[in-house]
Amino acid sequence: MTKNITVTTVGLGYIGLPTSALVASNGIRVNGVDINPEVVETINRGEIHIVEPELQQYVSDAVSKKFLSASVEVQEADVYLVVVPTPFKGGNHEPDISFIEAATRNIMPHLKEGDLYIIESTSPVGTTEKMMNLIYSSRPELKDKLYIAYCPERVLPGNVMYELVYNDRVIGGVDTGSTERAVEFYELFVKGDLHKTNARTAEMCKLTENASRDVQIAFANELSLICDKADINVWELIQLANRHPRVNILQPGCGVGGHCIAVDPYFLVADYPRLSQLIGKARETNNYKSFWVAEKIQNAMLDFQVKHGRMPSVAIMGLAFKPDIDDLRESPAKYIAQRVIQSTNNEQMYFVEPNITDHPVYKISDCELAFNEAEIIVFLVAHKEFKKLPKDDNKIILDFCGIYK
Ligand code: SAJ
Repeated sequence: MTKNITVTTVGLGYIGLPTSALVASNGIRVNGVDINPEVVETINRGEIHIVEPELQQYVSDAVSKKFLSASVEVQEADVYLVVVPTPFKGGNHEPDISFIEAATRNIMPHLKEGDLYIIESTSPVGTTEKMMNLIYSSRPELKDKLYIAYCPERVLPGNVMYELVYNDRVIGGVDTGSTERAVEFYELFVKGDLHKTNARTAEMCKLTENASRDVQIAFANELSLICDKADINVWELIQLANRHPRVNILQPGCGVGGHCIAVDPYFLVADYPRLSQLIGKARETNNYKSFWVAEKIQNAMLDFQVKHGRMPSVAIMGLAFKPDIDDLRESPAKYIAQRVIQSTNNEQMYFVEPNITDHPVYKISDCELAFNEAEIIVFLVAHKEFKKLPKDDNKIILDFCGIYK
């Protein structure tokens, strides 16, 4: 495959836009498609609608050199990438592949012999084959004349532009010809190794990576609950256990958030409920940890009231879903803050999130001011700014993320 191809990416979000910009920066013509006209206009101006280091430069360069453009309608191309969200439907955390299906239906009329169709969206096992059947049911003349593959993204928010290039990729086609063709495409812009497999294994691999991390974090969170009861410092315990050459425990926290690790394991639980006991239990444990943290804070406030005859002032330190990012979506810290507010009655509360300046619900306070003024300090997210704060024995410190470990 040469760079003289055209690519259409459907979905210009946290993965689709960086991927489009990276492909375009390699001198390949890319048209990005998004249903949101504001997103399309923003990108066509060379600007971006999400926060990600280096992305702005990539997009403005690619747009000004005319390698990247955006539209609301799918344009004909040689390679089609589906990079849309896979949310839940119903109350039971079942994966909703309707966005993938809608993207595929929009691509279908444009397909021609020899085109490559790739899904990157996190998908339940079997989705790529389902989409293949959908395509061939309406375009039977193309049967076995297209290349169809699945290749999940693996990038960490905050380091996307680097990881898109240097992470290894797992590429699974519906047949070996498709796998080879997709590998040729990723070779145009990925420097990490490209591992070949089939579509079902590639789909399962993505779910496995995130479920594995979720289970490991659940183990750390379970230890933190046991240590709290047993009066043991969990951070010291984990550090010591990790001195064993074959033990590598992750860090407990206030729960697991984000759009991937707290979501993807449910795809396995939904499809294999009886066989995914451990994976399902890990989700429960990590969700319970956030509930437990909220209760701990409420109990500390009540203890203070019993002792002093009045409620304390409280600083909630951190609202993002993990350290040193500005992303508050699906954040356990935000959930905990909400629960605590619901049980308060005009007490002085400070909310500190150094990575944002304002928020529609929380009045964001200065880090040092909140730390100095509040009587109870609750560390929910291990932001670097918090690690610089002095130790103060006069305050009640609730450290749920190892600031003082
Ligand atoms: N967390 C802990 N303890 C830890 C590590 C993380 O409590 O020791 C918490 C974080 O605070 C956060 C959550 O887990 O709330 C998830 O954070 P993360 O940094 O583990 O992962 P994400 O969601 O930012 O990105 C993950 C990555 N997957 C893996 O590491 C297996 C990334 O490579 C994927 O591309 C991304 O999911 C995705 O898009 O699927």
